[in-house]
Amino acid sequence: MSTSDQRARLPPGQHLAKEKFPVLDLGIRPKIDPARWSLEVGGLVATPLAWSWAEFEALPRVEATSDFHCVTTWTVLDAPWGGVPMDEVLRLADPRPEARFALFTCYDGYTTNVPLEALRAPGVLLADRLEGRPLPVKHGGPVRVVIPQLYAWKSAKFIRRIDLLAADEPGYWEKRGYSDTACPWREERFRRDPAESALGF
Ligand SMILES: Nc1nc2c(c(=O)[nH]1)N[C@H]1C(S)=C(S)[C@@H](COP(=O)(O)O)O[C@H]1N2
Ligand SMILES: [Mo]
Repeated sequence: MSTSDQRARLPPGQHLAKEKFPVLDLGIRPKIDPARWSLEVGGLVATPLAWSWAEFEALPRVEATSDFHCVTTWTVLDAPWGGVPMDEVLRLADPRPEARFALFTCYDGYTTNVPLEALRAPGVLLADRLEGRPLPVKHGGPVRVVIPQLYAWKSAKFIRRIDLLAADEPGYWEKRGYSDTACPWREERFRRDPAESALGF
């Protein structure tokens, strides 16, 4: 890929990561025994789901390459993920009409929220593979969310549950002033109006 092609894929204020794929999280990397791992989808859904590792691995899967933009300004182009398409998860769970937001809860205690519509975009996955291999713990294994259209803090690592909600509920960084919608092309890094923050700053 030429440098100008690469540059065209960088949202405003972003640069190409110097490392191949930086690692960023709260510093807690839960080591999860597959025998004890589960992933639940609940809240405003017609069919609450709870998968064991074996059940999750049996779901339909795809490979999807996408770009990854961290709000700290690094971008990784063409990350080759594999996993279960979020469309399939939503089809199985069947959100109720009132459901408008999703809240992700992770094994390290992290949470993050997105508008439900953001989960219907192409390339949104529950990823358990990277570069054709099992997703390493440092990148969120056993399973993480990948939402290429939004800043990477929305791509929850070590995912444990997904709740569909009628009202928005800010997650870990959103409570600390980061954006609910987080579009990198519109540079939605922070809450536009600080008074919107759940902490009121
Ligand atoms: N569970 C969890 N998910 C998380 C985080 C975290 O601290 N905990 N950090 C987020 C942030 S800020 C970024 S930039 C990406 C980094 O993903 P990577 O470590 O695979 O590059 O994970 C996101 N998902
Ligand atoms: Mo980030």
